[in-house]
Amino acid sequence: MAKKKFDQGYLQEILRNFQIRGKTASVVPFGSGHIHDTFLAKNSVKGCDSYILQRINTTVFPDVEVLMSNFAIVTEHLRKKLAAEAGSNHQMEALTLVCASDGSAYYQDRQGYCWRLLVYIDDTVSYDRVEDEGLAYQGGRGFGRFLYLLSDLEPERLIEVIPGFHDIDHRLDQLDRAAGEDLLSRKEGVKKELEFVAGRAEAMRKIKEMGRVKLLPCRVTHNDTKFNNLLLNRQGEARCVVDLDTVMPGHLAYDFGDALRSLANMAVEDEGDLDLVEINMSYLEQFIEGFMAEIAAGLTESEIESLAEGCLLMPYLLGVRFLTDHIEGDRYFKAAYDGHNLQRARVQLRLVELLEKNVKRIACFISATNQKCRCCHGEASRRNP
Ligand code: GN1
Ligand code: MG
Repeated sequence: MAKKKFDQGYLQEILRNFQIRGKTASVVPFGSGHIHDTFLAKNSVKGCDSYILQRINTTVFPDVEVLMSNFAIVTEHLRKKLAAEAGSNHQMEALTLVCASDGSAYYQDRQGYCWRLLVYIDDTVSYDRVEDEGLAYQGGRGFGRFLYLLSDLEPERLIEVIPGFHDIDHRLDQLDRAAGEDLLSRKEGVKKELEFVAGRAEAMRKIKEMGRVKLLPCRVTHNDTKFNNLLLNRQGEARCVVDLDTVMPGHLAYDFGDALRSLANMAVEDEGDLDLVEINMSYLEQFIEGFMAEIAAGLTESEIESLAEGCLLMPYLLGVRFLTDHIEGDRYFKAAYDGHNLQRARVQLRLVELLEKNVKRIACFISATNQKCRCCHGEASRRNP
């Protein structure tokens, strides 16, 4: 998908249709998401919030009502949980929606585009890549805490906004169909990648199968735990998980593996030189420590076992999705050049290869960290009954 351009006049006119306070100065492109068009609207009036304006990608999310109703359920739950916790600040730790002038959760302009507005959480940053171990640890804390806060929200309350989002069979079917049709004659150029995917398809069905036989509980999961979907404060502490569009019923291993595939990769997601794609084991371990510190107490044995598998599944699934999109002509993910999605696919498949070599070590580390966290919790509760 190509990026769409909007001029200032157009964007300011959109903003006038929301219940904003103060005066928005300039509206500038913001972040590096692959799906929506996102802008930051800075407020020039002191004491008034700045805003994040998003044009919702309705090709990816055709049912905007459902998208926004999931958003409301999740943020409402987070707000209630945070309000009940001493020392928490829900405005810093959960997203706040700004309603359109007529009170709706989004605004549809004359061209039919759908827009939504969120309060910008001041003094926070996000990173496309982890820069040190402390950030990796905070990545674990941030996503682990988010999952912990949502662990008592019934998954049935959320609608599966993109059906089969992390369903391995569905994603492999899409790839098969794209390669079978091969409308742009791109299949010949991706033979190696298709073979790589086919060779691992069976092994990658493990988590789905564990879910099917009810070995894995269905939880509310984020489903897009890329490191840049976590805001951190200036001191480098995890603050708020953003991009709630795919919060849906899922398995914990999805979020765990998805976070690690972005966080432990030493290269960027579309790195051209595959030799630069490397796993940073100490980032990976720091993430696990932070994640388990937040959530270990509530996990089942099978869930813990599934986490290392999630590290393989998530880069594999995303590799399959990028590859499918490349074969279909970049219709889903924004692409800056021809072959961009192929490059992204290659990076993910390279990660699978590297993680396969380390999966036993990762599983041992998860298990040891889990034991340690449970001991600490046990100690703490004995001391503070
Ligand atoms: C997309 O919106 P963004 O860039 O955070 C995608 C995720 C992928 C991610 C890869 C709805 O997320 O599933 O993991 O790109 N979101 C959707 O960078 O497809
Ligand atoms: Mg997204």
